[in-house]
Parts: sequence; structure tokens; C-alpha cells
Amino acid sequence: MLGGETAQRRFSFGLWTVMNRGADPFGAPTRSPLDPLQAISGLAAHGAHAFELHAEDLIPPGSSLPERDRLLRAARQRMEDTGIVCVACGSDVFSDPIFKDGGLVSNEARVRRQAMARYMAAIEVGHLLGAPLFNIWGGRDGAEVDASRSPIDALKRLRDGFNELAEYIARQSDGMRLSIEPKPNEPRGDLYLATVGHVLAFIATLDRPEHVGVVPELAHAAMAGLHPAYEVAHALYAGKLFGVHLNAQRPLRFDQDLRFGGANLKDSFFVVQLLEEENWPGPRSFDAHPYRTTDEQGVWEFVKGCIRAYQILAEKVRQFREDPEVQELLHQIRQWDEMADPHEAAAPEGSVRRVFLYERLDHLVFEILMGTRSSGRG
Ligand code: GLO
Ligand code: MG
Repeated sequence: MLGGETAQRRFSFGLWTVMNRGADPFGAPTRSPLDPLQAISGLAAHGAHAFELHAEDLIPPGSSLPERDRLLRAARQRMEDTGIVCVACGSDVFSDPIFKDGGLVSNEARVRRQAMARYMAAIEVGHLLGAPLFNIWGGRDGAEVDASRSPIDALKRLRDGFNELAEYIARQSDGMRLSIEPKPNEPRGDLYLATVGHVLAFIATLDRPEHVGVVPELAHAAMAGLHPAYEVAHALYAGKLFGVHLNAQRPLRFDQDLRFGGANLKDSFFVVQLLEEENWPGPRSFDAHPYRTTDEQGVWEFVKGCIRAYQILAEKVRQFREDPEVQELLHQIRQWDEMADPHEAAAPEGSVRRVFLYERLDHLVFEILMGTRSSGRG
């Protein structure tokens, strides 16, 4: 039974995930547009408890204030009708060609100001939807042409931008937090805030570091060849895990944004183990794209698949924790800590003999993941 144990977990999706139309750098969209209100209802109907959005997913850039308010009212009504909540807001400061040379790092002050204006307007939208987090992924805050600016200048511009945004959010004083989502590169440009490590170091240079955290994404870690669970672990260890984006990705390739469970099961297992064993209270947010071959109906299979993959992996985590042989191996491994120095001539009476158990332990992870182990409830 997966239901009871997972009932407290809140599953969330970016509105942009189900609104994604299947385009990639080499192919045109394969699905018709999905209205954001339908996205909210569809998510609620297929097991999600929450959503994230870019303000622009709901409110097309250039909308008048009355139009914005009408869309916000409609979204709030839809949230009330379905019981779904908004857990994070952000802003699309990347797709408009005006940001082609960067948002906060652009070499043009007027573009940097536009980026700030976009973020501030989106923060307002986040407030009005009750979002507790404003999450920024600066998709153009990097460079295609290294010679075009000094990375130090870029970091200073990012610092100034984030300081101003943190200040702006704090002035509204309703507890909203700010986060940065790292990513190593876009197809052609490298980004300055590339990994969790970069972001943690960068946050320490801000005026209000305590208000700013990080949102690791599994695919972004894998793009950099890093272990997603260790990326998440660094954020947790620093008390900075403000959110997480779950998906799947084969390492060292450009953004595949596969459905959670779509690749690298073992890495995903260790991420889920970390979130579950550490009792991380935040929403389990999915940020992936349905396949380009998926039709409009299949988008909801994608949603169910992400949620179910998390629930199954959480159940595997429980099986691993309760498996008697795993427990015995981990018990023996813990005893090594008290072992005598191997160079001491005579080991004290009763000390354990050190035999490497990792081969077996690792294989047991495989057996549990494959469902070939009959221990526990599963
Ligand atoms: C793209 C990112 C993007 C962010 C989103 C946050 O690679 O994962 O989807 O998560 O812009 O607002
Ligand atoms: Mg993401």
C-alpha cells in the first residue's frame, strides 16, 4: 500500500511542464496549447496538490492591469475549487529576445532594469497567489561569447540584482523566501550560477543571505556530471534546501527534462531516500517535459507517472530501511568505527573483523529496485 504513507507528501508541478508543447531546438511543437487554468484543474484531477509557475505562464507579458487581475481572480477561483495551492512563483526572464544577452547580467543597464521589473511584477503575482517562495532560474544569465564580459562583473550584477530583490521581498513582509536554481549551461551559453556549490558560495556574498536558498534540479546536476543526491545533500546540509525540481536526465547531455523515473533510477532512489530519511518538509516538485510524441491526453499520464515513480521509490526506501539483511550489513559497517587500528599488533578482544560488505549492500539496492526481494511489506 503506497497511499497512507505518502498522504502527507505534497506533489507539485510547474504549470510550464504540462503546458510544454513538445518543441525542442530541432523540432516545432507537437501539442496544442494548454490554457493555464486547465493546467491547474488537470493537475489537481491527476493527483497533484500544488503547482509552481512563471507569472508569464498565467499572465501574458504586456497584459493590462485589469487583465492581470482578471486572470489572477480566475486562477484563485480555480485553486479554491480544486484545493490546489501555489508553492512557488518565478518569472520567464529568458524567452523574450530582449534577454538574449542576459537578464540580470545583460551588458545593457536598460535590459537589467527590465529584468528587475519583470521579477518584481512576478513577485507581486506570487504574493497574490499565496506563493511562499520566489524561485529564480536565470536562463540567460550566462554568456555565449566569453569575451563579452568579465565573469566577475556578471557576478557583481547578479549580486546587486539579488540584493535588491531580497530587499523588495522583505519589505512586503509576508514570509516569502527567495531561491536560486542553478544550471550549468544552456545549449550554447554557460551560466554563471552553475551548481548548488556555486549558488551556496554566491549566497554568502549577499546582504541578506539568511533569506536566500537554493532549488536543485536533478537534470541540472546530471548535466554537470554531478550526483543529484549530493547536490541535494549540500543544500540540505547548509539549511538552504528551499525547493527541489525532480525529473530525470542522462549525464553530460543538454537538458532532457525526462519524466521522473524516466532514467537513472538508482540516482533517483538516493535522492528520494535523502528527502524521506531527512524528513524534508517541502513539496516534491516535478519539473520535466512530456515526450514530444506524447499527445494532449498523454500529458496526464506523464503527471501520474511522475507522482507514481516518487511513491514507488519512497516505498523502496522503506523496504531498504526495513530489510533485515540490509540492517545487519549496516550494523556491521557501523561497528567498524570502533575497530582497533589495523597497525596495532594485537587487536583487543572482541573487536570485529573487517570484511568489505559493500558489494552485497549495493547489490541489495539493485534487488530492491528490481522488486526481486521479498522482504518487508512489498
Ligand atoms: C529550466 C529550469 C526552469 C525553472 C523555472 C523556475 O531548465 O528548470 O524550468 O525551473 O524557470 O521558475
Ligand atoms: Mg527547474
